[in-house]
Amino acid sequence: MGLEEEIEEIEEEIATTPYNKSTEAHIGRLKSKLAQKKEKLQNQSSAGGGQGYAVEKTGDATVALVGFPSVGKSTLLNALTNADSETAAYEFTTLDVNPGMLQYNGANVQLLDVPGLIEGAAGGRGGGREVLSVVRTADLVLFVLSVFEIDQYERLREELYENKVRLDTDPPNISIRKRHKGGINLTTGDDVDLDEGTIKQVLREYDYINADVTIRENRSIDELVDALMDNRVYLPSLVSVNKADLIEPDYLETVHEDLQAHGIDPDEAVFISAEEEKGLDSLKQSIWEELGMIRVFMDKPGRGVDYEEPLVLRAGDTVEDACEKIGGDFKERFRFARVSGPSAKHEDQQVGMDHELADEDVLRLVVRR
Ligand SMILES: Nc1nc2c(ncn2[C@@H]2O[C@H](COP(=O)(O)OP(=O)(O)OP(=O)(O)O)[C@@H](O)[C@H]2O)c(=O)[nH]1
Ligand SMILES: [Mg+2]
Repeated sequence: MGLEEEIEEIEEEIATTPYNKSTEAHIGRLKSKLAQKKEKLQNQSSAGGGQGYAVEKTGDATVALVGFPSVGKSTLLNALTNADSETAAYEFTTLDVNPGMLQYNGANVQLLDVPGLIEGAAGGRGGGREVLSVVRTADLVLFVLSVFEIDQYERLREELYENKVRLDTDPPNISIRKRHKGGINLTTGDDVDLDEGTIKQVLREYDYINADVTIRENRSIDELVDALMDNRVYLPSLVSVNKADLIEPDYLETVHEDLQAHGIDPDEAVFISAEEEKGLDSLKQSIWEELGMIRVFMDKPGRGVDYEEPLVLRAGDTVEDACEKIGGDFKERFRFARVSGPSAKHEDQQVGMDHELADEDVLRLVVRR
């Protein structure tokens, strides 16, 4: 039996086995086997061909535009950036990855316009594999939907899921320490629903015989398998609804219902017209927020605060990260810093390297001469 038939057989068994406590461990075993066999199949098929796109990542962050053919990805890229991506009224205009740079709030955000994803892309058809490998390296997935084809959303997410991209969720927090003997010593948090037997069964499928394992949060079998496969990519995503210029105002309610029916919060989707360049400011702002970017204005000795070219960092970054981004020997010569703004308790608060910065902080570094 070939690998593909084996995969089909396992999928069939999972689909027909009712999920309950008495079958849970068995399903756990099947799902582990399935993930491993799929991995093997993908590695086999990529050995022969498919070079993948070599797109150099530059700028402060990278966003992948993901959508079906003709939804307006290239038009959007051209409207947002300095790129000139070919657009046309027929499908599959973009056959390669087109990068463009978006300047916003002093940050350089690289946008990648990738060819349309089609059904079966994750399996290697239509060059989709290569496209998906580009998406995996991005910091944010920007779905581009046409206002009349909201249903494409689920298919896109499925394609990404099949290609090991997990959207809008944190990596499972599971710690495993291998031992030489003693079997599996499992510690689980109070709200973990999976049975101990199931977790151990899955661990055994991944050749953990002796190990200390801690699982604190409640996670599904699939998420447990994801954690053990160790090659899943976790990315945030954002939905833009393009061609909004083509609908009448009274059709908007239908679109909202459509969005909800496909699991999208209408308040979080950004309505745009790439062609008429409408809604682009709020799209830029949403991209900025989803990427968790922050601006820090540097107060330079003798030159005052530079509001023109902020230091662009990510939420959670500290004074130390700021020093690293500036480069040079600031970190070595660092004595302390003074911060004013949202992260400071008061004007000119004295802080150390570990102080967490916030958007629109003003930062002065005091260093040894
Ligand atoms: N009315 C309207 N038409 C648009 C809008 N955005 C794009 N279009 C049109 O839709 C067609 C397809 O646009 P493209 O930007 O080439 O679409 P794409 O997603 O890059 O397509 P592929 O490269 O084939 O994947 C073109 O005729 C565009 O002019 C929009 O906001 N409103
Ligand atoms: Mg295109």
